[in-house]
Amino acid sequence: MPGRLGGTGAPAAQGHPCRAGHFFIRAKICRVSANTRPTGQLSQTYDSAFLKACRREPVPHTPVWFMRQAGRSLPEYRKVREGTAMLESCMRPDLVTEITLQPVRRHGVDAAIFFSDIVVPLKAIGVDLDIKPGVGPVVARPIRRREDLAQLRDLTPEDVPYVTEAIGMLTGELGGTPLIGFAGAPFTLASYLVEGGPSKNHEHTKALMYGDPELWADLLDRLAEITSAFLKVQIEAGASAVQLFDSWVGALAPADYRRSVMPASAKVLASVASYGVPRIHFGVGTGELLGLMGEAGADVMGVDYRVSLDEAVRRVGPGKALQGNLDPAVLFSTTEAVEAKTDEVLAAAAGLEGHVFNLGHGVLPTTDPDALTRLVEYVHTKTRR
Ligand code: 1CP
Repeated sequence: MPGRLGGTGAPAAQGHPCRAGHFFIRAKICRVSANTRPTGQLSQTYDSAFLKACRREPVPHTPVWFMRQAGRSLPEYRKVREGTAMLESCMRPDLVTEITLQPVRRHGVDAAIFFSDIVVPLKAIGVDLDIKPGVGPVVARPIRRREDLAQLRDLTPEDVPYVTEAIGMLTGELGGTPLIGFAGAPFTLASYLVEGGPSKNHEHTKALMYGDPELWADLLDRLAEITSAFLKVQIEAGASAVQLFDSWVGALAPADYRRSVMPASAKVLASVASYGVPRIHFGVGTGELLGLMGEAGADVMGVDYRVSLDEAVRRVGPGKALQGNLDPAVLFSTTEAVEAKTDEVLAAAAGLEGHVFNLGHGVLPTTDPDALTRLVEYVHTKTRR
């Protein structure tokens, strides 16, 4: 049945079209000529409000999804995760599929985000790390000297078979709802690897960046290669869009970003350009970096809640859609307050070429799931054209 390709969970690689340039290509299987409508699962998602907004085309309503919608606040998530460690969950296609689908079923969001973590590709190439509950990623042997780079070999699709398998299952289940793949950007991955875990000030990371620029550049270049490979696996398996999270890069001044980080992020974004799937780029506290991060090559710039979208578009410039940017803490307020703050976001987005509604950062763990469902409904109703 063409409407639900792979509804039985057939691996996407058997027939999933990838998009190249502006045209869909079935990688290695068949080449579709210019102006031909895409076929298979991507044809189902191609006309979705989410992908249209990313392409800056007219939409039936403003699409909505939430960073960290999978997991976190959902009781059904906590239930299926019981007794299974975070990294182990990411390696079980059945669990990944279920957790990715949960917010789509419950909230009616316009896109799914693949349940995984930014450190999964590092674990897959043998870096000794774990995700500690309530803490985050912790690395056994932090990378601070040249010999430590040996921990970072290339990633191949064979390192992450569970990702390809889960995406194959998911695209079958999702039908017309696009799946967003993602990866951590080189700076944010480097910050975990150099610090050894979550960090507020990123002091060891900055010490390396300023003190040994050559080693720093080599580290970021290694991470760019790994990240590119990880995004390609997800796109070739069937992801309809990708998001590159540079969550902690807002810790840098623009001149340092341009010199020490932008080349590696640009390399990652360029490496997947030929697939033609929208590339979203996001970081927290990146108001001062929005222009440069856009220049790094994104199609859609994610904006955190500290900069309004009408100001963000001035900083990013024309030719890109914006994603954002309700403060996730607003969801702890009254329904009236949530609606008023949402109206502000929508008003600031009125003049944009393309807008994907999202939070200004991830869903906070104790958020009431019903507040998220109401928010999706509210944005859809308010923006229905
Ligand atoms: O719903 C989704 O967004 C999909 C799942 C997802 C994503 C996109 C998870 C599951 N992690 C991520 C990306 C991620 N991981 C980022 C970038 C996005 C962001 O800025 O929020 C970052 C920085 C991480 C690193 C990480 N992993 C942290 C943050 C630690 C810190 O430095 O403050 C944490 C707490 C994790 C663990 C994690 N990842 C995901 C979940 C659901 C959890 C918590 C699981 C648990 O503890 O059991």
